[in-house]
Amino acid sequence: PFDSAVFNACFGNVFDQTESLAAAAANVRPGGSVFATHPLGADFVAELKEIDDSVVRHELPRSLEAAQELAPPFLHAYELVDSADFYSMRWTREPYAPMQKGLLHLRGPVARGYGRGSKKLGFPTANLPEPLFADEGVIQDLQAGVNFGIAQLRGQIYTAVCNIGYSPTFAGAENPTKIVEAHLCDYSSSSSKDDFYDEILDLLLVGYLRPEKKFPGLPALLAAITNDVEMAKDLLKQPHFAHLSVSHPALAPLPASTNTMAKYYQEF
Ligand code: RBF
Ligand code: MG
Repeated sequence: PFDSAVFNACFGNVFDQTESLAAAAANVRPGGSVFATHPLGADFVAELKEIDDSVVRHELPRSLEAAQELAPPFLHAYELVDSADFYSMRWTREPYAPMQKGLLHLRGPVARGYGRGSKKLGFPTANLPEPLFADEGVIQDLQAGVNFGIAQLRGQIYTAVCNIGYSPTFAGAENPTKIVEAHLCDYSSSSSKDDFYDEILDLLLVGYLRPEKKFPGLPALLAAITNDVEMAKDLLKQPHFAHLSVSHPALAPLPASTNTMAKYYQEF
């Protein structure tokens, strides 16, 4: 996905503005933007349409309301600059994509990592390898990328950012299988041996933030993870997510025999 898509000096010319906007937005990442801009302003476009509306079929939207009417549900008319000699309309995409089949609950015993030392990197992770959930077949279907949600470990709840994938940045030392790697935000480790291997971790994944990327180096990877953490914390502060807490049925105590599970909740 691109950070943004720009219709410069041509949004009046497209055959169908609604369809064009939806097609552009589909190629923009959650949190990204779509722009329609014109360096000569919206009046100029309106004049061209007057002259020949088989070439310039549409005017440019002149209000946020009009811009919202053209947009698919996940795009928001965000900012309009409509001055005499410059026009810029910006729509923004929702900052995340909800999990397609509902809230995803994963539970399993924390496995050892691959010794690249996520703790040293400043983002310790608890790992649930994909083969744990092979029967349910849910992880194979997910696009490699970063999701956010909440985690429960030792009876405590944390905001979680969760990479599902192979760590391609570590060329030659990628994960041998797809893994679910969760960083528990604000977990304060009391000792360096505090690894919670084999302890039961619950994850409730709410939405998808971005694809997994092969970064040119560690600083870029760490900057991206820092940003993921901020996004996740911000999103989970929304009143919309207030019910995601210890009281969620997925986090109720289960018999020890249900140590591993993967299940979608249609409703929160
Ligand atoms: N590894 C990558 O190679 N690319 C990524 O985009 C990526 N994103 C991550 C996002 C989060 C929130 C976390 C916790 C990890 C991510 N990783 C990514 C995995 C990272 O490489 C791994 O945690 C360390 O190598 C330690 O195993
Ligand atoms: Mg780890």
